[in-house]
Amino acid sequence: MATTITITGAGGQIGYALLFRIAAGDLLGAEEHVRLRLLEIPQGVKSAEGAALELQDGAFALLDDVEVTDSADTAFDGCDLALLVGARPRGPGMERGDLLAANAGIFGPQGRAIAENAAPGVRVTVVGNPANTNALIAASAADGVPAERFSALTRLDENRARAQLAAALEAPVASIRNVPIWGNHSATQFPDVSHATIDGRPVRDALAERVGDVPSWLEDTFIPRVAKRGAEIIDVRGSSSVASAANAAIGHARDWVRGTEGWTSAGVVSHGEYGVPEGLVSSFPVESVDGQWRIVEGLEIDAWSRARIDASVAELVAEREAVRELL
Ligand code: NAX
Repeated sequence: MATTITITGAGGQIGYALLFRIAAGDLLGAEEHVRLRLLEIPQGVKSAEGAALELQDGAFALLDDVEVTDSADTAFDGCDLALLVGARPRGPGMERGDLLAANAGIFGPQGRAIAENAAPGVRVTVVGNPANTNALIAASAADGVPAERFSALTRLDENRARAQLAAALEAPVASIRNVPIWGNHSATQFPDVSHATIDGRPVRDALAERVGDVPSWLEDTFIPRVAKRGAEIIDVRGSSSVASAANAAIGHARDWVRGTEGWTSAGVVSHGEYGVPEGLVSSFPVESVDGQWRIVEGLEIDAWSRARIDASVAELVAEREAVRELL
C-alpha cells in the first residue's frame, strides 16, 4: 500500500524542492511507495502541473501516482501525511493581525478538509508562516482529529543552530546534539544550548575554550545569527530559504513517522509543559516515539533561558489573541 502525501503550495519554491526528494524516498525510505496530491490555488495550478510532468520524467520507482488539484477535499482525500506549505505572504502595508487573519482563512478550511477527508491516522506538518499559529488554526478547525496530529516546523531553526555551533567549534555538525528551539518560529525563538552536547561533552564547556565569554557570545552572536538567518539568506541569495527549508520539513516528517534517536525540535500543542499555556502550538524539545511527538520533560531551565522562552511564548499568546474569534 502506498502512503498518500498531500503538499499544499506545491507549485511554489519549497514545494518544488520537496517533491523530488519525497519521490526519491528521502521521507519514507527506499521501500515505501508514495502517492502525491498537490494542492494549489487556481493561479498556482500550472506551476504544480509542470512539477508533476517533471516528476513523471523522473521515472521514480517509488512514485505510484501524482494528482494536481485546487480542491482541498480532493487533495486531502485519504491523506496519511500532509505538508502545509502554501500560505499568504505579508503584502505591502499588511499589519500582523491582517496576516494572521488572512492565513486563518487558508488554514481553517484546510483543517476542516483534513478532518472530513484524510485517513484516520493523518499527520500534518505546517511549514507556511506564521507556522505555529497556522498549525493552531488548522488543528482547531479539524473536528475529531487530535491536536497532537498537527505540528509546526522549527527544525530549520534547529538545523541552523547546530550548524552555527559546528562552525564555531570547528566540529562536524553530527557531533552536536540536543539543541532545542523553544517558542515561536520567528525572531523571538530561543535556540537553547544549555543541554547541548558535542560528542557527549557539554557544548558550553567546549564553547568556553573557543569564544571565552559564553553568555555574551550566545546573546550577541549566536542567538541573533540563528534567529535572523532567514533574513541573511534573503540578503545574500536574493530569495528566501528553499532547499534548506524543504530539507528540514523532510527531516521533521521523517522523524515523526520513523522515530528519533535523541531530541529534535517541533512546534507541538502544549498541555502546560514548562509553563507554556495549554493549547498553544509552541516549539519544544521533542522525541518521536511510536509515531507520536513527545515533549522532553524535566529539563532544568535557568532564569536567563526562562526569560527568553517566556518572551517567545508571549508572542504566541498575542498571535492566538489576534485570531481568537476565528478559532
Ligand atoms: P512560494 O510563494 O514560492 O510558494 C507558496 C505557494 O503556495 C504558491 O505557489 C501559492 O500559489 C501557494 N498557495 C497560496 N495559498 C494557497 C492555498 N490556500 N492553498 C494551496 N496553495 C496555496 O513560497 P515558498 O518559498 O514555497 O514558502 C512557502 C511558505 O513557507 C511561506 O509561508 C514561508 O514563509 C514559509 N517558510 C517557513 C519556514 C519554516 O521554517 N517554518 C522556513 C521557510 C519558509 O520561509
